[in-house]
Amino acid sequence: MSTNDAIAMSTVTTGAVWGSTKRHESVPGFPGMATPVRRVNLSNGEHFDLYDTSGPYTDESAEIDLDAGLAKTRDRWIRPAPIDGAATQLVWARAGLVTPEMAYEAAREGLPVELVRDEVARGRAVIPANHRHPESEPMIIGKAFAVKINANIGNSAVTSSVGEEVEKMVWAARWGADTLMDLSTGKDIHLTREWVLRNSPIPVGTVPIYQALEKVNGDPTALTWELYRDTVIEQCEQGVDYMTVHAGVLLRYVPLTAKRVTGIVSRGGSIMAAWCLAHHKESFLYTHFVELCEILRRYDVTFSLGDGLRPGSIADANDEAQFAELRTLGELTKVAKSYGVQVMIEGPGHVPMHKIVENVRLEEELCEEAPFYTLGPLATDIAPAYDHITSAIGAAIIAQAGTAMLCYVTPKEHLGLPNRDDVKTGVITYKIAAHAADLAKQHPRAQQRDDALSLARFEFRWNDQFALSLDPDTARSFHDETLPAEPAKTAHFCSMCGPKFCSMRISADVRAYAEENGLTSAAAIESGMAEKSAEFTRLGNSVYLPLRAL
Ligand code: IRN
Ligand code: FE2
Repeated sequence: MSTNDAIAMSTVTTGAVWGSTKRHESVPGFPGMATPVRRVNLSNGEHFDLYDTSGPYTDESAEIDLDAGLAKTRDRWIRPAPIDGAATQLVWARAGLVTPEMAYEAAREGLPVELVRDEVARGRAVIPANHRHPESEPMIIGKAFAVKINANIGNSAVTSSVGEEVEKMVWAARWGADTLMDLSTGKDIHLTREWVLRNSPIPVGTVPIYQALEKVNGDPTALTWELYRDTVIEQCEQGVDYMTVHAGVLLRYVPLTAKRVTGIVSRGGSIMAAWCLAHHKESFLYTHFVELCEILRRYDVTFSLGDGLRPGSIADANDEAQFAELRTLGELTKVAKSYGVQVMIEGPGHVPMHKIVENVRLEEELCEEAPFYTLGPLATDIAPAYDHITSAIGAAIIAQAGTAMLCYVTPKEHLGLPNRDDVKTGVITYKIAAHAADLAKQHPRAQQRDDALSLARFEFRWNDQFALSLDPDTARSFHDETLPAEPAKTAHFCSMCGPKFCSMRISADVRAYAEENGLTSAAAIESGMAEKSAEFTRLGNSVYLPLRAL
């Protein structure tokens, strides 16, 4: 790998996530193939295996050599021959073949491999896996599978270094991102991406127009198809797994944004709109789309058709500009698939809750149910600094309605470039939205984790509760802020309610009481409650007791 002075780090030390150890489960029928899990050894002697996309960044080993890069595992897998010039999961699935990538994903998600193959063949799922990114673990994105989350990293002209961006990639993977996009627009774009790709266990996406713009010193009118094409080829060769292409921003759609409150908020969209207006020509991304397909299908790079006209405010949601572009993306989806290229469709943005489901319905109708990949959407505009939350509300709703992947939003959205901690907050917040949707969709495995954690909570197995949670470090430290001592880890209360008002403890007491006294549980609850009520009165009928009373 090429290095330069900009890189201050060549190793990272991450270590295991508290309470879990990394394991690999072999995949039947594919010797040498194994899918990772993080095993939680519970204090009751049982264990629980957590879905895991973190690569080595949750291994116990102390130091990871970034300079060496990750093992090129997928190079050992046997790839079927190209079909009509396309070497993609889509054409192989259509031919009825099960690729190693499909087998891997079936094993990882605990679903039949035929489902994986059929969903990929129909274009309802994609597996973005460039042949030149052999370090990556395959990832399936589609509505029949667990909802995925994407984390964005990348520098800007004003801030950040290669080292910081690599650290964000490591952090995103460690905390559970399913895919990563490097959106660098500043210096060292190629070099940053090289370090990211060689060390990323998850698929990596980019927006090639950003690097193309850098090559013409930021002047959108100076862009040409040839320069763009060469940038795409450079990135395909490097191993980028999926690319945002804003090919639906047509010249005639630009005036539709004139009366919007926030105009065009997409970076790629605004670059292409500027080009179209300056030359008064149709977008070269649209007019050369077939040539793009011919490039991408050689590497199996997946299209992520960009929403260059997505609404950037509640006022602009679901307007004509947005849906006109979506219709064009539908047309392009069919072209891409006819060339054997895998496709997903990017979606909004800012949308109030009552207008969210319409987005999924239209996308599915117009784009043959190609996986929908949305940015939130933010359910309100009024909370800068909390937009991971405003957007997670929209994200949960849109995912329940069928969106396959959620692009995270960090607390820095609209305010500045996220740092490593913002990346973690964004990832955890979006894991929550995605998992809430998996539960609502009744994804086969989703509830097992909730049940395991709830039982641990009910049985006061505090350490198990932490270990099964999305962010054990924070859960543990919140608990320990008030009750740090070791005995508190088995205590039948926490500092929220104290020993006397713990509902879980009372409820456990009710069960014990019922057993001892041979009562039905309803009767037990009634007499248990009567007892509690007496105790409550004795303590002065106050919910908020002075501390010394506890
Ligand atoms: C996702 C859905 N809609 C947009 N996105 C993401 O936004 C996309 O995947 C990429 O990470 C980023 C592109 O932003 P612009 O160029 O559209 O602003
Ligand atoms: Fe926004």
